[in-house]
Amino acid sequence: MKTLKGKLVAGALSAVLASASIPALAADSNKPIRIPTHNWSSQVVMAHIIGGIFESLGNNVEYVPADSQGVYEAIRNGDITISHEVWQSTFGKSFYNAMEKGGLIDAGTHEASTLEELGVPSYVVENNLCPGLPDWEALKNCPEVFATADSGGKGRILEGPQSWHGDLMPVRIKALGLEDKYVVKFAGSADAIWAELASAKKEGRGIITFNWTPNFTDADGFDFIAFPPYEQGCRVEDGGDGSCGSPKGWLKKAANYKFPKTHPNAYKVFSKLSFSTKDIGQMAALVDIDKMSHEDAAKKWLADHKDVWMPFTE
Ligand code: TMO
Repeated sequence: MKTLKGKLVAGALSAVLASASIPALAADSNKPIRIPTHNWSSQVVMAHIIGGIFESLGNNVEYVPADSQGVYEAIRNGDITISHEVWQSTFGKSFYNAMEKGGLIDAGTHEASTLEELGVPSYVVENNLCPGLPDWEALKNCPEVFATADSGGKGRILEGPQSWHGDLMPVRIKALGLEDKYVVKFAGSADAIWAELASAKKEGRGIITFNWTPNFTDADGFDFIAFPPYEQGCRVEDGGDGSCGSPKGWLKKAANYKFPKTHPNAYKVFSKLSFSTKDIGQMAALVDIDKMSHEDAAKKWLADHKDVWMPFTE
């Protein structure tokens, strides 16, 4: 049995501990946290996963379809609260531009590293359809392997939608002296890329497309082409000639600068949140392989992977 003195000491001690612990954060505003959705699967699924986590904390959320370049300006001026997939190669410039103007903050980096690059399904390399791949120089010798009905006898490079990174690839192809042999066509959607990859695979046909990792194609086998290495300043927008490949990059999170004040609890969780290559591949696969809706994919992912996300809330 505890003595009175012991109880007093214990009481005093717990009072000291309580005052030494982190003060409780002020309650979050009930104004909705505005989460952008873009046009590739992992991003939309992750939007709903993060929204689901915020809702589990008692926050209100709204999903806002947004242009994937314009979103950084929208975050800067407060129209949108966060961005949860800032891919270095495609969005790094817009992210830092908005930060420099003021109003957008860096909310941390995911565990996954990224690559956004042109490439070929692995069977193209394995079956030696264009000897020397994945080295880019090999492309000089086999444009006909990648020709399509609409490519005018040149090899076709199927780029993503132009909204992602504008003329990056046409400029690169020209800078590398490949424009007489290759033509870049923009896909209308990510789904159009997956459909083309599926039909080429069925026929064992050569195909070059834009793709990225983490993605559901990581499991399938996709070989990125090794272009001349990326170096700071090598792109035209940074003063270079654009003949370099994409960086092996980071995947960041961004937020409006007021978010930590208006929603301190949600911000704390968002800044801790970090997904791996495997996590993000799973998010994409639930939609692009399992054909679930983004919303259902997010619910399933949250239910199946509490061990991954619950620690961000603790
Ligand atoms: C931004 N993306 C992942 C489509 O390259």
